[in-house]
Amino acid sequence: SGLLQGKNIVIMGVANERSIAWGITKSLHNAGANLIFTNRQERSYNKLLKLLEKNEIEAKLVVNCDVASDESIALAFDKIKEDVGVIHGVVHAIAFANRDELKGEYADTSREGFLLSQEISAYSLVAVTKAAKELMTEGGSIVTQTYLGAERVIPNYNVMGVAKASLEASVRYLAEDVGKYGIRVNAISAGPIRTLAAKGVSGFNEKMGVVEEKAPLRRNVDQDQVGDATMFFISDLSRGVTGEVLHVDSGFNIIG
Ligand code: 0WD
Repeated sequence: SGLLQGKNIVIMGVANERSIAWGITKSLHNAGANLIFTNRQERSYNKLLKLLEKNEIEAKLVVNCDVASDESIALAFDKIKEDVGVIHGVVHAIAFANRDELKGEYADTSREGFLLSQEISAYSLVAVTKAAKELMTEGGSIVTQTYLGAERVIPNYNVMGVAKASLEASVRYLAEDVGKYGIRVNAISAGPIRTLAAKGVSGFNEKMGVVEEKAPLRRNVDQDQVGDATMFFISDLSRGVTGEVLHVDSGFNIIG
């Protein structure tokens, strides 16, 4: 379908073929969107170019953006403004925490590790929303990626669970701020998916096993399912929804 025909959408966080942001890329491309990519590392830049070529997807623009830097965010969105002009959506699929804090006790979290995970995983959405809203002169939709560890204690998720709680609260506050400009802000809460970021979380395989056993659908979700749900949030199909967290997790979150 061409639900996103003529829409300019920024995708942040494709590291490789397994990235959730890559599943999202395919869904948005299939809906006809023009895609703009940001990434942090040279390595993911090269991977992205190869992936785009292999899948015959033509990017409108690929620009470097390290969300740890206000200057980098400003430069990226200046470049997007210069080359593309108006944008209609942003997909934020970025998070980071030190590996050694994604195991053991949350009580052992260092001050530095706590602040780093908040900065990259939660504050980045605030900074990106501020920059993106200037380019969303025709209204828009911003979608981020969260996880159940924000709502419940999930073993080992620790400091990242607290960062995701902060991210989800930010979704609500940001939704209120930008709603008056016709911009919506929502989150997808995906079940566990094997990606580069997921490798850092201790006991990740067990989490996938529990979903297969206990979730109503008795199976894990994949990047394509998150991609289609994100497409819904980016498109006008969800025009009545903002400040929401949608679980794409085979229903796992409803089971006690
Ligand atoms: O089970 C999972 N994999 C789940 C992931 C379940 C539910 C939610 N999520 C979330 C993650 O927490 C994250 O917010 O989905 C989002 C995407 O994660 P992913 O697809 O699992 O992970 P990955 O493929 O490793 O992509 C993460 C990206 C990488 O891109 P780059 O281009 O930098 O290699 O986030 C990037 C990370 O490096 N990232 C940054 N991007 C810009 N600036 C930064 C940064 N400072 N730090 C990390």
